[in-house]
Amino acid sequence: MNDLEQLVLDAQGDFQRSATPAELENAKARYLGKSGRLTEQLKALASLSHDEKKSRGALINGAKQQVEAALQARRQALADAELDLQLKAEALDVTLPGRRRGDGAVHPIAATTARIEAIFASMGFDVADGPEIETDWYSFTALNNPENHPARSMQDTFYVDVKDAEGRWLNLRPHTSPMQIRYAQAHAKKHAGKPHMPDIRVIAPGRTYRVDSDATHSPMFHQVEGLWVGENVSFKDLKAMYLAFIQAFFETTELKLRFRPSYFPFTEPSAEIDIMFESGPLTGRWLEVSGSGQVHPQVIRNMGLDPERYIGFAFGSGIDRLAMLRYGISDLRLFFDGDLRFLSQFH
Ligand code: 2NM
Repeated sequence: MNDLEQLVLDAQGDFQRSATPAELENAKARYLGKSGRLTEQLKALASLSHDEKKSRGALINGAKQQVEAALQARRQALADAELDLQLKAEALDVTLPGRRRGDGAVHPIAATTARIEAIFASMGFDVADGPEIETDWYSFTALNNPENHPARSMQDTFYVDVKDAEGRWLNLRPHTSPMQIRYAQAHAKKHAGKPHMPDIRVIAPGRTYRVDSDATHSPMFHQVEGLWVGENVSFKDLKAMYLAFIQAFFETTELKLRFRPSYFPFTEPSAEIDIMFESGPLTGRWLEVSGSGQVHPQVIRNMGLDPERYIGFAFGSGIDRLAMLRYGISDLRLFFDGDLRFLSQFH
C-alpha cells in the first residue's frame, strides 16, 4: 500500500469514528486543513519537476476526492442520525384518545318537563310561560285566597323587598296558577265580543317557591298546572284528560285513578288525584300525584269570563314528585344538589 492509499484509509477511519459533527470537522482539519496531511502533500508538489508534478498531482487529487467523498458521506450519516433522534423525541401517538370536554346533558327535571309538555301538546294544550316574581293579586287575590289565608304568610311564601302598584310586596310565585290567570285573561280579551270563544286548554309548567325544606320539599320546586275552560266541559273531561296524561307519562295503561275530596280556595269542588299501579314496583299503594277541581266562579270572573256561561277545570301536579316516581328516587334534594354522580345516571 502506498502512502496516499494509507492516508485515504486513515481519513475514512477517523471520519467513521467521529460521533458528532464537531468531532468530524476536527478530523477533516487533520487532512484538509491548512497543515493537514493532504494539504502538506500538495505543498510538497512545489519541489518536483514538471512531469513528476503532473503524475503525483493526479494521484493526490484522486486521494483528495476520496477523502472528500468519505467526509461528505459521514456528514450526511450524522445529519440523518440527528434527524432520526429528533423525530423519535417529538413523535406523537395519534392513537391516544384526545382530551375532550365532557358532553352536557338535559337535567332529569327538564327532561320530565319536556315529556309533560309533549303529552299535553298532543292533547291540544298550549304551553304558557311567565314571570316567577309575581304581584299579590296574581298569586293570591285572583285565586280567591282570603286576606288571612296562611299561604299569604311569610312562613309559607317568599316575598321580595319591592312593592307593586297596590303597595303590596312582590312574591316568588308559590304555584304556577298566576300564569293560568294571565293566559285566561289574554284569551278572554282576544275573543271578547265574538259570538264564540274557543275553549281554553293550557298548561303552565315552571319553577315555584315555598318556605319549606326536607327530603320531600325544596324551597324551589317545579309545578305543572293545567286549565280547561269552556261552555261544555265537566269533571269527566278532567278525569279522562288526566288519566290519558298519567298513562302516557308512566307508559302504562295498568294504573287507575281516584278522586278524593279536598279543599283549595280556587276550586269548588276540589279533589286530590291518587293513582295506583296495577303492575310494576309501585303496585298496590295509592299515590297522591295532583290536586284538582272545578275552578271557583270568582276565579272565572277574575279571568275576565262570565261564570254563568263558562266552567273550568284545573289541576296542579308537582313535576319533581312525578320525576321521583318515574325514576324511583326517594330524596327530592338530589335533583338540586348538582352532584354529577347522580345527574350522569340520566344521560
Ligand atoms: C291545583 C289544584 C287545583 C289550579 C287552579 C287554577 C286556576 F288558575 F285556574 F285557578 N290553576 N290551577 C289548581 C286547581 C291547582 O294545584 C294543586
